[in-house]
Amino acid sequence: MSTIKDIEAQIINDSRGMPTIEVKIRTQSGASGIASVPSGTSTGKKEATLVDPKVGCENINKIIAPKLIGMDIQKQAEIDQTMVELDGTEEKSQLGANAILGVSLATARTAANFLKIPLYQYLNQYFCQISGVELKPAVPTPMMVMICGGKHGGNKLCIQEFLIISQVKNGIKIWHQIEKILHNRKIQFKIGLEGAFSPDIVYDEEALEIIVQGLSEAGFQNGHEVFLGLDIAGNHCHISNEEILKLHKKYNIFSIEDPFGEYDWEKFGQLKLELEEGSKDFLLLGDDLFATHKKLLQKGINNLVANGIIIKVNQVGTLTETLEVIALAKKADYTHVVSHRSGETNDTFIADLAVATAAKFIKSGAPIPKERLLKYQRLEEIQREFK
Ligand code: 2PG
Ligand code: MG
Repeated sequence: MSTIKDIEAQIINDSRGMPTIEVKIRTQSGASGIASVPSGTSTGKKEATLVDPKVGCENINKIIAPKLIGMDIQKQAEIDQTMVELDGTEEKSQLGANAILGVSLATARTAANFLKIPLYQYLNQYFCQISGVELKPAVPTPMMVMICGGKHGGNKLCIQEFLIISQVKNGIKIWHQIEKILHNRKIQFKIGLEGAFSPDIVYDEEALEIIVQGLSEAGFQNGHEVFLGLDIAGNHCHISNEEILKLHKKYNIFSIEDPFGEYDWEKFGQLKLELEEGSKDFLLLGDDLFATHKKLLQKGINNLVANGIIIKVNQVGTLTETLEVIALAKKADYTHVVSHRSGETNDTFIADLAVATAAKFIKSGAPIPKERLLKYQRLEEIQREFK
C-alpha cells in the first residue's frame, strides 16, 4: 500500500493555446504520476461543467488535496467518490469536472507507477473489477480526421470531421496525398484544430470526393484496408436523414457520429432503422447525445437509437464513471470509441484507456500534430509489447 503524500495542480497550455489543468500526485513510497485535462470546442450541453482552469487549480490545491492526502493511491473508486461527494452537484459545477478529472487520471497513473506496471494493465484490472467481466487488453484501430469543417474548420463545410479508419501509417500516407490533391486543384486550406485540412470549399460531398481520391491514389480501396467515417456534430450542422443516407450509400461510409442534435433521440432511432435496412455494416455513434453518461446511454439502449458511443473522459469527469459507462456499453453490445478532444495536451492517457477496455476504435485526430501523434505512438508502443 502507498498513501497520497501531496497533490499539486498547475496551469499548462493545450493544443489551442488555451489554459488547462495538469495534476501531479506523489505518494509516501516515492511513486508519482502526472495527468492533464483535455477540453472541447464543439461541446454539448449535457457535458459536466468545466471551471476556469485557474479556479480549478485552486480547488485542487486547497479543497481536494487536503481531503485525499493519506488515502491509499490504489483506492480509485473511493478517491473518485470522495471528489464527487465533495463537489455535491450533478454536473460537477462546484469544483469543476476538469479539476476532478485531473486528479482522477493522475491517481490511476500514480498507482500504475507505484505497482510498476503499464497504465493500460492497471486500468484493465480496474475495468474488469467494475464490469465483473474478464477482458483481455487489445489495441484499437485509429479513426483519423483528414478534412474538417464546422467549429473545427472555420471554413464553409458543414460536417465537422471527415475521417478515415485504418492503421496510422496508412493515415499518414493518405494525409500527404490529400495535401497534394489540394495543391493540384489549387484549393486554399488551413489546418484545423486536430491537424486535418480545412479547405476553402463549400460542399461536404467535395470533401468526400477528395478523400476517396486521396485514399485510392495512396494505393488503398475504400471499404478494405481503409474505411470512411463522419462526425457530423449535429448540434451545429443540420443535414436531413435522406442526405445522410445518400452519403452513406454513395461513399460507402462506415461510421456516422452525431448525425443530429443532442436531443434528437427519435431522429437517431429512425436513421438506425433505415441503416439496418441496407446491406452494409455500419456504426452509428452518439457523442453529444450520450455525453459519456450512464443514464443517457441507458436511455439510448432502451430506445434503440445507436449502436456505438463516443467516450470522452472530460464529459463525465472521473475515471470510475467513465469505466462504468464503457461497462454498460459492452453489456449492451455497443461499440465504444475512446476519443480525444479538440483541445488536447501531450498526455497519452486515452491510448492506455482504449487498450485497457479493448475499444475497437480510438479517435485522436490527424496523425500529424504532436499531441495527436503521441497517442498513436503510444498505441504502437503497446502493440510492440504485445508481440
Ligand atoms: C468531437 C470532438 C473531438 P470537440 O466532436 O467528437 O473530435 O470535438 O472536442 O471539439 O467536442
Ligand atoms: Mg463528436
